[in-house]
Amino acid sequence: MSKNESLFTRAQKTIPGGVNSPVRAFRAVGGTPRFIVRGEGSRIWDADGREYIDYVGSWGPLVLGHADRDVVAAVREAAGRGLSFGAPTQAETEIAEQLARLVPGLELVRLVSSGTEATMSALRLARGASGRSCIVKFEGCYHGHGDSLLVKAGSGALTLGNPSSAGVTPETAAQTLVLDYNDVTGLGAAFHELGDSIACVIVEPVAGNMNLIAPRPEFLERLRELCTQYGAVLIFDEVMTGFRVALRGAQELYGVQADLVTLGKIIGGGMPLGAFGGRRDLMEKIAPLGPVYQAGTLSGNPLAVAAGLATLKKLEAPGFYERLAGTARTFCEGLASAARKRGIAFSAQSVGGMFGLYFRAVPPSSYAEVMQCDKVAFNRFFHAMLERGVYLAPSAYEAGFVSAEHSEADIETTIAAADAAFRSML
Ligand code: KE4
Repeated sequence: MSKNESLFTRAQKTIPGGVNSPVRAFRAVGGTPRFIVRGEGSRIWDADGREYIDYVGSWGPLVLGHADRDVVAAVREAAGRGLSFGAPTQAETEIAEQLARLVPGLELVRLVSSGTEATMSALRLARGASGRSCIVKFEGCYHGHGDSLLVKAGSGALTLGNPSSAGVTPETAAQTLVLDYNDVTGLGAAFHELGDSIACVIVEPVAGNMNLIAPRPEFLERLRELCTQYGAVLIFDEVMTGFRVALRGAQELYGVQADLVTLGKIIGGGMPLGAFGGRRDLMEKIAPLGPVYQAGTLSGNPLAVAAGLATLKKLEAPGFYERLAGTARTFCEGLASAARKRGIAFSAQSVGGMFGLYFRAVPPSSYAEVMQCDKVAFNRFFHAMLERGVYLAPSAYEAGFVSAEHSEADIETTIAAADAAFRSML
Protein backbone atom coordinates (compact mmCIF):
# COMPACT_ATOMS: atom_id res chain seq x y z
CA MET A 1 0.00 0.00 0.00
CA SER A 2 1.33 3.47 -0.91
CA LYS A 3 1.73 6.15 1.72
CA ASN A 4 -1.11 8.12 0.06
CA GLU A 5 -3.39 5.09 0.37
CA SER A 6 -2.51 4.41 4.01
CA LEU A 7 -2.95 8.10 4.90
CA PHE A 8 -6.30 8.15 3.10
CA THR A 9 -7.48 4.99 4.91
CA ARG A 10 -6.45 6.53 8.22
CA ALA A 11 -8.06 9.92 7.45
CA GLN A 12 -11.41 8.31 6.65
CA LYS A 13 -11.60 6.99 10.20
CA THR A 14 -12.02 10.48 11.68
CA ILE A 15 -12.85 12.89 8.80
CA PRO A 16 -15.97 12.53 6.60
CA GLY A 17 -14.68 11.05 3.34
CA GLY A 18 -11.14 11.61 4.63
CA VAL A 19 -11.16 15.20 3.42
CA ASN A 20 -12.10 18.66 4.64
CA SER A 21 -13.65 19.67 1.33
CA PRO A 22 -15.51 17.17 -0.89
CA VAL A 23 -13.81 17.77 -4.24
CA ARG A 24 -10.44 16.74 -2.72
CA ALA A 25 -11.63 13.15 -2.27
CA PHE A 26 -11.13 12.30 -5.98
CA ARG A 27 -14.67 10.81 -6.09
CA ALA A 28 -15.34 12.44 -9.45
CA VAL A 29 -12.21 10.97 -11.06
CA GLY A 30 -11.70 7.84 -8.93
CA GLY A 31 -8.49 6.67 -7.30
CA THR A 32 -6.64 7.84 -4.20
CA PRO A 33 -6.19 11.51 -3.43
CA ARG A 34 -2.60 12.63 -3.13
CA PHE A 35 -1.60 13.77 0.37
CA ILE A 36 0.59 16.77 -0.23
CA VAL A 37 3.60 17.30 2.01
CA ARG A 38 5.29 20.29 0.38
CA GLY A 39 4.89 22.91 -2.31
CA GLU A 40 7.45 25.20 -3.90
CA GLY A 41 6.88 27.46 -6.90
CA SER A 42 4.90 25.54 -9.54
CA ARG A 43 5.57 22.18 -7.87
CA ILE A 44 4.04 20.01 -5.14
CA TRP A 45 5.24 16.72 -3.62
CA ASP A 46 3.01 13.96 -2.27
CA ALA A 47 3.48 11.54 0.62
CA ASP A 48 5.06 8.98 -1.72
CA GLY A 49 7.69 11.51 -2.74
CA ARG A 50 6.15 12.03 -6.19
CA GLU A 51 6.61 15.49 -7.72
CA TYR A 52 3.90 17.23 -9.77
CA ILE A 53 3.52 20.42 -11.76
CA ASP A 54 0.51 21.90 -9.96
CA TYR A 55 -2.38 23.46 -11.93
CA VAL A 56 -4.78 23.63 -8.97
CA GLY A 57 -2.78 26.04 -6.80
CA SER A 58 -5.06 25.39 -3.82
CA TRP A 59 -8.07 26.15 -6.13
CA GLY A 60 -6.80 29.59 -7.11
CA PRO A 61 -5.12 31.44 -4.21
CA LEU A 62 -1.50 30.67 -5.18
CA VAL A 63 -1.10 33.02 -8.13
CA LEU A 64 2.50 33.59 -6.93
CA GLY A 65 3.15 29.84 -6.66
CA HIS A 66 3.76 27.75 -3.54
CA ALA A 67 5.78 29.07 -0.57
CA ASP A 68 6.50 32.45 -2.12
CA ARG A 69 9.53 33.73 -0.19
CA ASP A 70 8.07 37.15 0.54
CA VAL A 71 4.64 35.84 1.54
CA VAL A 72 6.12 33.24 3.88
CA ALA A 73 8.44 35.83 5.42
CA ALA A 74 5.52 38.20 6.00
CA VAL A 75 3.53 35.47 7.76
CA ARG A 76 6.51 34.45 9.88
CA GLU A 77 7.15 38.06 10.90
CA ALA A 78 3.47 38.62 11.81
CA ALA A 79 3.27 35.33 13.74
CA GLY A 80 6.12 36.43 15.99
CA ARG A 81 3.97 39.34 17.14
CA GLY A 82 0.90 37.23 17.96
CA LEU A 83 -1.55 35.14 15.95
CA SER A 84 -4.82 36.93 16.64
CA PHE A 85 -6.13 39.74 18.81
CA GLY A 86 -9.84 40.10 18.11
CA ALA A 87 -9.17 43.80 17.99
CA PRO A 88 -8.51 46.22 15.12
CA THR A 89 -5.00 46.34 13.65
CA GLN A 90 -3.40 48.84 11.27
CA ALA A 91 -2.67 46.07 8.76
CA GLU A 92 -6.41 45.48 8.26
CA THR A 93 -6.81 49.12 7.29
CA GLU A 94 -3.83 48.83 4.95
CA ILE A 95 -5.28 45.86 3.07
CA ALA A 96 -8.72 47.48 2.97
CA GLU A 97 -7.09 50.55 1.39
CA GLN A 98 -5.26 48.38 -1.15
CA LEU A 99 -8.46 46.54 -2.09
CA ALA A 100 -10.40 49.80 -2.35
CA ARG A 101 -7.67 51.22 -4.60
CA LEU A 102 -7.54 48.17 -6.88
CA VAL A 103 -11.13 46.92 -7.06
CA PRO A 104 -13.47 49.27 -8.93
CA GLY A 105 -16.41 50.57 -6.85
CA LEU A 106 -15.12 49.22 -3.53
CA GLU A 107 -15.99 52.24 -1.36
CA LEU A 108 -16.19 50.24 1.86
CA VAL A 109 -15.00 46.67 2.44
CA ARG A 110 -15.39 44.15 5.28
CA LEU A 111 -12.88 41.32 5.78
CA VAL A 112 -14.06 37.79 6.59
CA SER A 113 -12.37 34.36 6.63
CA SER A 114 -13.64 32.64 3.50
CA GLY A 115 -15.40 33.15 0.20
CA THR A 116 -18.50 31.49 1.65
CA GLU A 117 -18.65 34.05 4.44
CA ALA A 118 -18.23 36.82 1.88
CA THR A 119 -21.10 35.68 -0.34
CA MET A 120 -23.38 34.80 2.59
CA SER A 121 -22.85 38.26 4.03
CA ALA A 122 -23.34 40.01 0.68
CA LEU A 123 -26.66 38.20 0.20
CA ARG A 124 -27.87 39.19 3.67
CA LEU A 125 -26.82 42.78 3.00
CA ALA A 126 -28.68 42.87 -0.32
CA ARG A 127 -31.82 41.49 1.33
CA GLY A 128 -31.47 43.84 4.29
CA ALA A 129 -30.94 46.87 2.10
CA SER A 130 -33.73 46.10 -0.39
CA GLY A 131 -36.30 44.56 1.94
CA ARG A 132 -36.75 41.88 -0.71
CA SER A 133 -36.23 38.11 -0.32
CA CYS A 134 -35.67 36.60 -3.77
CA ILE A 135 -32.10 36.07 -4.96
CA VAL A 136 -30.98 35.03 -8.44
CA LYS A 137 -28.05 32.75 -9.22
CA PHE A 138 -27.07 30.73 -12.27
CA GLU A 139 -27.04 26.98 -12.82
CA GLY A 140 -23.51 25.63 -12.47
CA CYS A 141 -22.21 28.66 -10.60
CA TYR A 142 -20.91 28.04 -7.09
CA HIS A 143 -20.70 30.72 -4.44
CA GLY A 144 -19.72 28.70 -1.35
CA HIS A 145 -21.97 26.61 0.84
CA GLY A 146 -24.43 29.14 2.24
CA ASP A 147 -27.94 27.60 2.29
CA SER A 148 -29.50 30.03 -0.18
CA LEU A 149 -26.74 29.28 -2.66
CA LEU A 150 -26.73 25.46 -2.47
CA VAL A 151 -29.53 25.31 -4.96
CA LYS A 152 -28.09 23.53 -7.99
CA ALA A 153 -24.64 24.69 -7.04
CA GLY A 154 -21.82 23.97 -9.47
CA SER A 155 -18.65 23.02 -7.60
CA GLY A 156 -18.81 19.96 -5.42
CA ALA A 157 -22.57 19.46 -5.53
CA LEU A 158 -22.59 19.18 -9.30
CA THR A 159 -19.55 16.91 -9.23
CA LEU A 160 -21.26 14.80 -6.59
CA GLY A 161 -24.24 14.43 -8.88
CA ASN A 162 -26.34 16.17 -6.18
CA PRO A 163 -27.88 19.23 -7.80
CA SER A 164 -28.89 20.75 -4.43
CA SER A 165 -27.75 19.84 -0.92
CA ALA A 166 -29.70 17.89 1.69
CA GLY A 167 -30.39 20.09 4.70
CA VAL A 168 -31.31 23.12 2.63
CA THR A 169 -34.98 23.63 3.47
CA PRO A 170 -37.54 23.86 0.67
CA GLU A 171 -38.52 27.27 2.03
CA THR A 172 -34.98 28.53 1.65
CA ALA A 173 -34.49 27.03 -1.80
CA ALA A 174 -37.80 28.55 -2.91
CA GLN A 175 -36.32 32.00 -2.48
CA THR A 176 -33.52 31.30 -4.93
CA LEU A 177 -34.23 31.63 -8.63
CA VAL A 178 -31.77 29.63 -10.75
CA LEU A 179 -31.31 30.87 -14.32
CA ASP A 180 -29.11 29.74 -17.18
CA TYR A 181 -25.70 31.36 -17.43
CA ASN A 182 -25.28 33.50 -20.58
CA ASP A 183 -29.02 33.29 -21.34
CA VAL A 184 -29.89 36.94 -21.89
CA THR A 185 -33.45 36.17 -23.00
CA GLY A 186 -34.16 34.15 -19.86
CA LEU A 187 -32.73 36.97 -17.78
CA GLY A 188 -35.09 39.50 -19.30
CA ALA A 189 -38.08 37.21 -18.82
CA ALA A 190 -37.22 36.57 -15.16
CA PHE A 191 -36.89 40.25 -14.40
CA HIS A 192 -40.05 41.00 -16.31
CA GLU A 193 -41.83 38.41 -14.18
CA LEU A 194 -40.22 38.95 -10.78
CA GLY A 195 -38.05 42.06 -11.05
CA ASP A 196 -39.65 43.94 -8.14
CA SER A 197 -39.10 41.03 -5.74
CA ILE A 198 -35.46 40.39 -6.63
CA ALA A 199 -33.10 41.49 -3.86
CA CYS A 200 -29.97 40.64 -5.78
CA VAL A 201 -28.34 38.71 -8.55
CA ILE A 202 -25.08 36.94 -7.69
CA VAL A 203 -22.94 35.85 -10.60
CA GLU A 204 -19.46 34.55 -11.31
CA PRO A 205 -18.43 37.09 -13.98
CA VAL A 206 -16.32 34.29 -15.44
CA ALA A 207 -17.82 30.97 -14.35
CA GLY A 208 -15.17 28.63 -12.92
CA ASN A 209 -17.24 26.03 -11.06
CA MET A 210 -18.84 24.22 -13.96
CA ASN A 211 -15.45 24.21 -15.67
CA LEU A 212 -14.59 27.60 -17.19
CA ILE A 213 -17.44 29.35 -19.01
CA ALA A 214 -16.67 32.82 -20.39
CA PRO A 215 -19.47 35.41 -20.26
CA ARG A 216 -20.99 36.54 -23.54
CA PRO A 217 -20.26 40.30 -23.70
CA GLU A 218 -23.94 41.20 -23.68
CA PHE A 219 -24.69 38.94 -20.68
CA LEU A 220 -22.98 41.02 -17.99
CA GLU A 221 -24.05 44.29 -19.58
CA ARG A 222 -27.70 43.19 -19.67
CA LEU A 223 -27.44 42.00 -16.09
CA ARG A 224 -26.23 45.44 -15.07
CA GLU A 225 -29.01 47.19 -16.95
CA LEU A 226 -31.77 45.01 -15.47
CA CYS A 227 -30.48 45.24 -11.89
CA THR A 228 -30.37 49.03 -12.23
CA GLN A 229 -33.84 49.15 -13.80
CA TYR A 230 -35.48 47.01 -11.10
CA GLY A 231 -33.43 48.16 -8.10
CA ALA A 232 -31.80 44.77 -7.54
CA VAL A 233 -28.27 44.61 -6.11
CA LEU A 234 -25.74 43.21 -8.61
CA ILE A 235 -23.15 41.09 -6.83
CA PHE A 236 -20.05 39.99 -8.74
CA ASP A 237 -18.67 36.96 -6.98
CA GLU A 238 -14.98 37.49 -7.72
CA VAL A 239 -13.70 35.02 -5.14
CA MET A 240 -12.09 33.15 -8.04
CA THR A 241 -11.74 35.88 -10.71
CA GLY A 242 -10.50 38.61 -8.36
CA PHE A 243 -6.80 39.30 -9.11
CA ARG A 244 -6.94 36.17 -11.30
CA VAL A 245 -8.31 37.40 -14.63
CA ALA A 246 -6.85 40.93 -14.38
CA LEU A 247 -5.35 43.19 -11.70
CA ARG A 248 -8.72 44.87 -11.20
CA GLY A 249 -10.68 41.66 -11.76
CA ALA A 250 -13.58 40.96 -14.09
CA GLN A 251 -15.09 44.40 -13.54
CA GLU A 252 -12.08 45.87 -15.33
CA LEU A 253 -11.88 43.12 -17.92
CA TYR A 254 -15.52 43.45 -19.02
CA GLY A 255 -16.13 47.09 -18.14
CA VAL A 256 -19.15 46.33 -15.96
CA GLN A 257 -19.35 47.65 -12.39
CA ALA A 258 -21.25 45.66 -9.78
CA ASP A 259 -22.88 47.10 -6.65
CA LEU A 260 -21.12 44.60 -4.36
CA VAL A 261 -18.07 42.41 -4.98
CA THR A 262 -17.07 39.32 -3.04
CA LEU A 263 -13.43 38.31 -2.83
CA GLY A 264 -11.34 35.45 -1.44
CA LYS A 265 -8.56 33.05 -2.54
CA ILE A 266 -5.77 35.29 -3.94
CA ILE A 267 -6.38 38.18 -1.49
CA GLY A 268 -5.23 35.86 1.31
CA GLY A 269 -2.30 34.42 -0.65
CA GLY A 270 -3.20 30.94 0.61
CA MET A 271 -4.29 31.98 4.11
CA PRO A 272 -7.97 32.15 5.17
CA LEU A 273 -9.17 35.57 3.98
CA GLY A 274 -12.33 36.72 2.21
CA ALA A 275 -13.98 40.10 1.78
CA PHE A 276 -17.14 41.77 0.57
CA GLY A 277 -17.56 45.41 -0.31
CA GLY A 278 -18.86 47.98 -2.75
CA ARG A 279 -21.28 50.88 -2.72
CA ARG A 280 -21.02 53.00 0.43
CA ASP A 281 -24.79 53.36 0.81
CA LEU A 282 -25.09 49.58 0.96
CA MET A 283 -22.03 48.84 3.11
CA GLU A 284 -23.09 51.46 5.67
CA LYS A 285 -25.97 49.14 6.55
CA ILE A 286 -23.50 46.60 7.96
CA ALA A 287 -23.13 46.40 11.75
CA PRO A 288 -22.05 48.27 13.75
CA LEU A 289 -23.11 51.13 11.44
CA GLY A 290 -26.43 49.68 10.33
CA PRO A 291 -29.03 46.93 10.92
CA VAL A 292 -27.46 44.08 8.90
CA TYR A 293 -25.50 41.91 11.29
CA GLN A 294 -22.22 40.26 10.32
CA ALA A 295 -19.27 39.23 12.52
CA GLY A 296 -16.28 36.86 12.84
CA THR A 297 -13.76 35.91 15.51
CA LEU A 298 -10.87 35.68 13.08
CA SER A 299 -12.04 38.25 10.54
CA GLY A 300 -9.03 40.25 9.37
CA ASN A 301 -6.66 37.79 11.05
CA PRO A 302 -3.16 39.34 11.24
CA LEU A 303 -1.37 36.40 9.56
CA ALA A 304 -3.91 36.15 6.74
CA VAL A 305 -3.72 39.91 6.22
CA ALA A 306 0.07 39.79 6.20
CA ALA A 307 -0.01 37.09 3.52
CA GLY A 308 -2.57 39.08 1.55
CA LEU A 309 -0.63 42.33 1.68
CA ALA A 310 2.59 40.60 0.60
CA THR A 311 0.71 38.96 -2.29
CA LEU A 312 -1.11 42.07 -3.51
CA LYS A 313 2.14 44.01 -3.52
CA LYS A 314 3.68 41.68 -6.14
CA LEU A 315 0.65 41.68 -8.44
CA GLU A 316 1.28 45.27 -9.52
CA ALA A 317 4.67 44.39 -11.03
CA PRO A 318 4.79 45.63 -14.65
CA GLY A 319 3.57 42.96 -17.07
CA PHE A 320 2.46 40.52 -14.33
CA TYR A 321 -0.95 39.79 -15.85
CA GLU A 322 0.29 39.81 -19.42
CA ARG A 323 2.78 37.09 -18.49
CA LEU A 324 0.20 35.14 -16.47
CA ALA A 325 -2.34 35.22 -19.32
CA GLY A 326 0.40 34.30 -21.80
CA THR A 327 1.34 31.24 -19.75
CA ALA A 328 -2.28 30.07 -19.61
CA ARG A 329 -2.76 30.70 -23.34
CA THR A 330 0.38 28.76 -24.31
CA PHE A 331 -0.72 25.92 -22.04
CA CYS A 332 -4.18 25.77 -23.67
CA GLU A 333 -2.87 26.06 -27.24
CA GLY A 334 -0.29 23.33 -26.60
CA LEU A 335 -2.82 20.86 -25.19
CA ALA A 336 -5.35 21.57 -27.95
CA SER A 337 -2.69 21.07 -30.60
CA ALA A 338 -1.56 17.77 -29.04
CA ALA A 339 -5.17 16.50 -28.98
CA ARG A 340 -5.76 17.60 -32.59
CA LYS A 341 -2.70 15.58 -33.66
CA ARG A 342 -4.35 12.49 -32.16
CA GLY A 343 -7.80 13.28 -33.53
CA ILE A 344 -9.30 13.60 -30.05
CA ALA A 345 -12.36 15.85 -29.55
CA PHE A 346 -10.82 18.32 -27.12
CA SER A 347 -10.71 22.09 -26.65
CA ALA A 348 -9.29 24.53 -24.13
CA GLN A 349 -9.62 28.22 -23.33
CA SER A 350 -8.25 30.66 -20.81
CA VAL A 351 -9.22 33.98 -19.29
CA GLY A 352 -6.26 35.65 -17.63
CA GLY A 353 -4.58 33.08 -15.38
CA MET A 354 -7.46 30.57 -15.29
CA PHE A 355 -8.29 27.93 -17.88
CA GLY A 356 -10.83 25.29 -18.89
CA LEU A 357 -10.14 21.92 -20.55
CA TYR A 358 -13.04 20.21 -22.36
CA PHE A 359 -13.43 16.85 -24.05
CA ARG A 360 -15.65 18.53 -26.62
CA ALA A 361 -14.61 19.93 -29.99
CA VAL A 362 -15.53 23.52 -29.07
CA PRO A 363 -15.42 25.24 -25.65
CA PRO A 364 -18.91 25.23 -24.05
CA SER A 365 -20.71 28.53 -23.47
CA SER A 366 -23.53 27.21 -21.28
CA TYR A 367 -24.24 24.71 -18.52
CA ALA A 368 -26.06 22.45 -21.00
CA GLU A 369 -23.00 22.42 -23.29
CA VAL A 370 -20.74 21.62 -20.32
CA MET A 371 -22.92 18.56 -19.74
CA GLN A 372 -22.11 17.41 -23.28
CA CYS A 373 -18.39 17.18 -22.47
CA ASP A 374 -17.03 13.62 -22.24
CA LYS A 375 -16.47 13.21 -18.51
CA VAL A 376 -15.13 9.66 -18.84
CA ALA A 377 -12.47 10.87 -21.26
CA PHE A 378 -11.57 13.67 -18.86
CA ASN A 379 -11.15 11.20 -16.00
CA ARG A 380 -8.85 9.00 -18.12
CA PHE A 381 -6.86 12.09 -19.11
CA PHE A 382 -6.66 13.25 -15.50
CA HIS A 383 -5.05 9.99 -14.37
CA ALA A 384 -2.80 9.74 -17.41
CA MET A 385 -1.49 13.23 -16.56
CA LEU A 386 -1.18 12.45 -12.85
CA GLU A 387 0.94 9.41 -13.70
CA ARG A 388 3.14 11.72 -15.78
CA GLY A 389 3.64 14.23 -12.96
CA VAL A 390 0.95 16.79 -13.84
CA TYR A 391 -1.64 17.62 -11.16
CA LEU A 392 -4.92 18.88 -12.67
CA ALA A 393 -8.17 19.62 -10.82
CA PRO A 394 -9.72 16.22 -9.93
CA SER A 395 -13.02 17.04 -11.62
CA ALA A 396 -14.30 17.74 -15.15
CA TYR A 397 -16.29 20.61 -13.66
CA GLU A 398 -13.49 22.78 -12.31
CA ALA A 399 -11.31 25.49 -13.79
CA GLY A 400 -7.52 25.22 -13.55
CA PHE A 401 -4.92 27.82 -12.67
CA VAL A 402 -1.39 28.83 -13.59
CA SER A 403 0.94 30.94 -11.46
CA ALA A 404 3.78 33.39 -11.96
CA GLU A 405 6.09 30.49 -11.17
CA HIS A 406 4.97 28.25 -14.07
CA SER A 407 7.99 28.49 -16.38
CA GLU A 408 8.18 27.92 -20.14
CA ALA A 409 9.90 24.63 -19.33
CA ASP A 410 6.97 23.63 -17.08
CA ILE A 411 4.53 24.32 -19.90
CA GLU A 412 6.65 22.40 -22.42
CA THR A 413 6.89 19.46 -20.01
CA THR A 414 3.14 19.57 -19.49
CA ILE A 415 2.40 19.63 -23.23
CA ALA A 416 4.71 16.65 -23.77
CA ALA A 417 2.92 14.80 -20.95
CA ALA A 418 -0.43 15.66 -22.54
CA ASP A 419 0.75 14.35 -25.90
CA ALA A 420 1.70 11.04 -24.27
CA ALA A 421 -1.54 11.01 -22.27
CA PHE A 422 -3.68 11.57 -25.38
CA ARG A 423 -1.73 8.85 -27.19
CA SER A 424 -2.39 6.45 -24.30
CA MET A 425 -6.11 7.12 -24.64
CA LEU A 426 -6.36 5.97 -28.28
P1 KE4 B 1 -14.56 29.32 0.02
O1 KE4 B 1 -15.62 29.34 1.10
O2 KE4 B 1 -14.23 27.91 -0.46
O3 KE4 B 1 -13.32 30.12 0.42
O4 KE4 B 1 -15.13 30.10 -1.24
C1 KE4 B 1 -16.34 29.68 -1.82
C2 KE4 B 1 -16.40 30.17 -3.26
C3 KE4 B 1 -17.15 31.29 -3.55
N1 KE4 B 1 -17.23 31.77 -4.82
C4 KE4 B 1 -16.56 31.16 -5.83
C5 KE4 B 1 -16.67 31.73 -7.21
C6 KE4 B 1 -15.76 30.01 -5.58
O5 KE4 B 1 -15.09 29.42 -6.61
C7 KE4 B 1 -15.68 29.50 -4.28
C8 KE4 B 1 -14.88 28.25 -3.95
N2 KE4 B 1 -14.31 27.55 -5.05
C9 KE4 B 1 -14.05 26.14 -4.88
C10 KE4 B 1 -13.38 25.63 -6.16
N3 KE4 B 1 -14.28 25.41 -7.19
C11 KE4 B 1 -13.22 25.85 -3.67
C12 KE4 B 1 -12.68 24.45 -3.62
C13 KE4 B 1 -13.43 23.60 -2.63
O6 KE4 B 1 -14.66 23.76 -2.49
O7 KE4 B 1 -12.75 22.78 -1.98
